[in-house]
Amino acid sequence: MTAAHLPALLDPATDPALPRRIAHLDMDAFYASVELLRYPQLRGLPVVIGGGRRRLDEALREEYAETPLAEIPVRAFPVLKDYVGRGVITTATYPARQFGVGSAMGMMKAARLCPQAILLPVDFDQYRQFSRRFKAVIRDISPLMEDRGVDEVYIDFTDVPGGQREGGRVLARLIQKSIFDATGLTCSVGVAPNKLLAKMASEFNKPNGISVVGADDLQALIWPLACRKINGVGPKADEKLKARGIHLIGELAARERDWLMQTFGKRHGAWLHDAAWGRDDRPVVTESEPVSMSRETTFDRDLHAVQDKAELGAVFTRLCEQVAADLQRKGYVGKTIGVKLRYDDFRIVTRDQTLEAWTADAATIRQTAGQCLKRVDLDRRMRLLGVRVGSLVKTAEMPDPASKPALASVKRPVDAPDLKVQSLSLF
Ligand code: DCP
Ligand code: MG
Repeated sequence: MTAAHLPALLDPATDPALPRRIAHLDMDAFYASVELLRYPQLRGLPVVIGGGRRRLDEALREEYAETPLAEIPVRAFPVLKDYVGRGVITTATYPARQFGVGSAMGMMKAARLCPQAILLPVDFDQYRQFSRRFKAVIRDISPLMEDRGVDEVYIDFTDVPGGQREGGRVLARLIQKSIFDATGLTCSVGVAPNKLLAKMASEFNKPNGISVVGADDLQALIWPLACRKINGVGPKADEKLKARGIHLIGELAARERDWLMQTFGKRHGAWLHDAAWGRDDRPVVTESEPVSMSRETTFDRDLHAVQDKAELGAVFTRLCEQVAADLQRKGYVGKTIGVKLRYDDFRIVTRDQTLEAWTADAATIRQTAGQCLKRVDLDRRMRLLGVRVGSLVKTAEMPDPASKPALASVKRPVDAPDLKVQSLSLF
């Protein structure tokens, strides 16, 4: 052994020979489990989460205003059979799933399958708080974590101390227990040589399970699964595969790579072949979520709200358009719109306002930022003006379609007439 090898052997973090251990962690019945933390009396019962934005449990909370939430009697909760409307279920507890009820099912249909299921409204703010909490627990233990949405992450165990023990099972157990201790929530973890297999493995032992899948398990554990279980094979691709007699991953693996490339296109065909053979070398990418996005500008000369109204108005509009473009490009929407000013004496003031709905629309941002500007002293000259959008969420993670900005409104440019009608209050 040469001296050069020593550090590698002593410090597993620098050992290039360590096998990749990638974990996929997914929370169990996430929204429902968070609800059960406030209503523990519903544990073990079929519960579904869904409905519009109207809080279905508001009446309940009013009637039992003096009663702690955990003590409201079960019989007082709304049940599916009394539901009328076109709402869709976001998720269901495992006892409810036994009746065939699940995500994306219409509530009227679910009511026929399980009329006695308790119905609770969606409280996305609460889920996001718990999402942040469980991810913080993971990062503390195993910092190389990729955020994949409100209730799932990938984690690279490879170089984490203990990450190789029992193929990753020991670290998975530690994370599972730490999340439970910190939040009262359970999750399921799959550990595998790559993301593709880890994602499939995390479903094997739900809820509260751990599965370790190795390259040797391909034939026994992966090939019997439907092609649709490959993350990336959507309903359309699945139809195409089925039309050619390919239902299971094993059947896909049995096809010639060249045939797949000819039939499904070079790239997609090659990818399908690799996926069926459990090959995937995508890295786990950590990226911290931005809290806000902003644009600001310092003027060449100090500007005055009245004397330089046109110039300031144009700059202001431009800033709003830039922030909106940044949000749209990066796939975020925000709720808190703010402005920042620096006066000629270098004092800085900020004001913000929170909207009802998320937006990435330049006109909405400008209008709200304009309201904020009405709340600052515009008598002094300004050196700098900035526009900020905070309380961001990924567009794809927004809680319900009602709060998704219509595409038309996202794309709508800030139009000139909007500008003209504003007096100085300018903005
Ligand atoms: N969700 C949603 N609409 C869907 C699917 C899911 O709003 N069509 C929400 C509710 C879920 C959360 O996203 O709680 C996470 O989705 P999962 O697919 O991970 O489902 P669950 O965590 O609820 O259940 P599981 O234990 O199967 O992971
Ligand atoms: Mg989940």
